Amino acid sequence: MQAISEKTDEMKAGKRYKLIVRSAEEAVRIIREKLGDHAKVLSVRQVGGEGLKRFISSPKLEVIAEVPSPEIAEQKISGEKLASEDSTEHDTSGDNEGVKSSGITQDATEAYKEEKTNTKPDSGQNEISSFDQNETLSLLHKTGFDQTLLSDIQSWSNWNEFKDLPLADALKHITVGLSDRYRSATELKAQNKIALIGSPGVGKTTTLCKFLAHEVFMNKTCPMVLKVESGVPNPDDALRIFCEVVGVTLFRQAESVPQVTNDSPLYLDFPGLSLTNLEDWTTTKSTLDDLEVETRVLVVNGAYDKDILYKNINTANHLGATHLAITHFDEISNSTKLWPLILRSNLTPLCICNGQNVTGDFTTGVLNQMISRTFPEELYAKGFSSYQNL
Ligand SMILES: Nc1nc2c(ncn2[C@@H]2O[C@H](COP(=O)(O)OP(=O)(O)OP(=O)(O)O)[C@@H](O)[C@H]2O)c(=O)[nH]1
Ligand SMILES: [Mg+2]
Repeated sequence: MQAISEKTDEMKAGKRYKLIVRSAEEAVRIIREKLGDHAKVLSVRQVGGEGLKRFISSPKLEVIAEVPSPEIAEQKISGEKLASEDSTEHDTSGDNEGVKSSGITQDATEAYKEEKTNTKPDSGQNEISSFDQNETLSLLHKTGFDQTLLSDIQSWSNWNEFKDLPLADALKHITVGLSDRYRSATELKAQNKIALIGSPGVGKTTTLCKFLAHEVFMNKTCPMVLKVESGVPNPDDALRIFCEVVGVTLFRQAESVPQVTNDSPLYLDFPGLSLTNLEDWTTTKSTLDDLEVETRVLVVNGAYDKDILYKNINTANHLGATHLAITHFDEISNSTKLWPLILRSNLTPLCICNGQNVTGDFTTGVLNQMISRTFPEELYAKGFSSYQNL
């Protein structure tokens, strides 16, 4: 990487540049001035600490932009940091793979309970011995694969056809089976009013900020934010500063919000709703109805215990949740416990959050992310690669 403040004479087509700024407005201005009108933003990350709270102390954004045309621009970089970036830089924030819904109308908690009952009588004992009878299951079980998912796989109609195949082939069938089930669900498209709802501290506001950055930098829209109190205090210092930095207006009164359009979507930040207080969820439903919010995203912390996750989904059904956002994906060893949850809830998976960085660590490519974290690393190390080409 070149020295940041060096004078860069050539802005080569296809080359990437890194820029550290304090606001979206500054980023747009510098990109226009230095890289030209056609430069494309590839990723935006927060620098200097993680999490919204730490963002307050030093709000800085790292923007990676690409010059798409062969035009050469005279560059005189002063003050701002601009450096050429290795084109192998990887970032998931630009990943826009369409989201899919599980679309399975079966009540998540009921299904989970049913399954628990089915596997419970002789508890772990039976499961383990049945997994041990099959080489693939036994290996997956030992490497930390979720037991519920293993039981599900055994109930697939084609299980007998692939259960005794060599490991690589069996895993390929599992990958195809999971992907097909994911894709077969009806996708509910997100509308232009999007509410982030969930239990306290699960990452609602952080996820909202990630969406804002995505809207501003990737989709080039002008989102707005409405901070809703609905009887529960909802402190907003960090959100307010983040909105200032990315140039988004934060409203506190629904009446003040101007016309919401696809180019100017509205994100609604709610206080945490306790699972023990159903009344808060009912009040929130009325608020969402009054504000005509169709897209109601349940935010869950993926690292939570399965029972809590199912309880969240079930409770959120009472307020008409439509989509699912999973946070703290970085804190789980693999994605397998989330598969049954995704496939059985009737919520469309909207995004996965991979960390505290409010402008990064986020993808809407839920299927890809789930698949890539399904099988343990050790299996890749064993030279198992055929299913990756699916
Ligand atoms: N590791 C990790 N931390 C996260 C993720 N998402 C959010 N966090 C952290 O979780 C904590 C809570 O995040 P918030 O966005 O404030 O959560 P919230 O749901 O808005 O909280 P309340 O409004 O108080 O209910 C913060 O420290 C975040 O930095 C994630 O995907 N991974
Ligand atoms: Mg919050």
